[in-house]
Amino acid sequence: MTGTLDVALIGQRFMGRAHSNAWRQVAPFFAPPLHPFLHTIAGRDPKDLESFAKQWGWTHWTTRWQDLAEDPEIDLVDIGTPNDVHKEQAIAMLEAGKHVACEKPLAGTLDDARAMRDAAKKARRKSKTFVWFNYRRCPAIGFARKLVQQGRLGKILHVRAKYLQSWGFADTPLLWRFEKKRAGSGAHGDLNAHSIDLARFLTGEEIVSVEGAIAQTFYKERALLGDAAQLGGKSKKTKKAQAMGKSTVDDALLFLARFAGGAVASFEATRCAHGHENRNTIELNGEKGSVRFDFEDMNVLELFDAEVDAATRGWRRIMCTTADAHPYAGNWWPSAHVIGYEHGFVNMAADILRVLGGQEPELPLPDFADAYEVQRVLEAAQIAAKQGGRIPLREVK
Ligand code: SOE
Repeated sequence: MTGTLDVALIGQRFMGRAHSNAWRQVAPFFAPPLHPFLHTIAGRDPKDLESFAKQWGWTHWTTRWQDLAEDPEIDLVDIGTPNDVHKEQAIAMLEAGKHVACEKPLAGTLDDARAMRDAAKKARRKSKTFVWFNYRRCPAIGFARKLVQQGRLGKILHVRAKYLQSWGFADTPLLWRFEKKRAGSGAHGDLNAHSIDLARFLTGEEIVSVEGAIAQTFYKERALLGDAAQLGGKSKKTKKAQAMGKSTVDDALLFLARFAGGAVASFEATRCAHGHENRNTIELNGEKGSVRFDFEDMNVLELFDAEVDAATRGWRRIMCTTADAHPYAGNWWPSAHVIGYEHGFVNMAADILRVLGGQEPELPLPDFADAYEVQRVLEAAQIAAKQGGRIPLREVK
C-alpha cells in the first residue's frame, strides 16, 4: 500500500509551474512509496491564483504563505519564490515541523543560507530538506557521475563549466533577478550555483579555493516594469523616455577554482551570450578520459575514452535513454524517445518521495547543508571579484 504526502507550494510563476508539473507527473511514471496530494498553492498575486490552482490541480489556494505552517494536514512545503524570502519561509516551515524543498540558490546571501542550514540541522529529527538543483537529475549527468565513480576517467584534472544564456541584454526590464536585495546576485547565483552543484556532484569533491574572478554589469540601468514583469518579457520600444531603475547585480561572472583532489576548474556564467539560450555545459578531463554535457542536447553525454587504441579513439556520443543503463530512463519512454527540461524536476520529485517513503533515491539529493557549501563558493567568488587574489574556502563560513 502507498501512503500520501500532502504537498504545498509557494510560488506561481516559472518555478511554480515546473514544480506543480513535477508533483502531478511523478506518481504514474514512478509509482513512488508516497503519492503526492497537491494540497495548497500559495502565491502573492490573487488575480491569477485561483485559475493557477485549478489549472494545475491544487485543491486549495491562499495569498498568505504563513497559512501553510499553520495547516496540520501539510507534510511538505515546496518553495519556488525569489531568493530573498527563502530564509523566512523555510525556517517558518521547519519550525512548524514540515519537510522543505527549496529552489536554488539556497538564498541570496551567505548569512541567510547559514541560518537555513542551521535551522535544518536543528529540525533534522522531524524534517528533511531538499534543494532543487534540477540539472543533477538529467540522466546524462547521473551517468557521467557513475563513470567518474567507476574510475573510467581516472584522476580528474580539469572541470570546465559554462552556463550561458542570452535573455539579459538592454531590452530586458528590471525584473527581481536584477535587484541585489531580492536576488543576492545576478547570473552568478542563478547560473553558477547550478554549475558549482554539478561540479561537486560529478567529482564528489569540495572546492578548496577560488583564485580570481571577474564580475561585470553590462547594463547598469533597466526599464522599470513593476511587479508583474516576467522572465522573457521585453521593454517596449517607445519614443517616450522610460522610467529607469538601477540594476544592482552582475550580468556575468567568471572565476577559477581548485578542488581538494588537485583538479583545477573554471566557471563562467552570463545572461548576455547570443547563440546560447540555456547552454549549461560541463566538461571533466581525467587521466584516462573526458566527458562533456550540454543541456541544449540534454539526452546526450559525450565520452572520450583515452584507453581505446589510437586509431579508433574519438568522442563517443551516448544517448542516455536506456532503461537499466542510465538513471531514471526506465521510468520514461523506450530508448531514444527523449526527455526534456521538466523531467529533471519530475525525477527529483520521485527521489524526494522515495526518501520520505523510506527508500533510497536513484541519485543523492542535495539538502540545505549541501546547498550551503555551494553558497560558500558563490560567496568566495564574489569576494575574489571585488578584492582579487586567492580566497581559501576555509576563510568563508
Ligand atoms: C533563469 O536564468 C533560469 O530560469 C534559472 O533561474 C534556472 O535555474 C535555470 O535552470 C534556467 O534559467
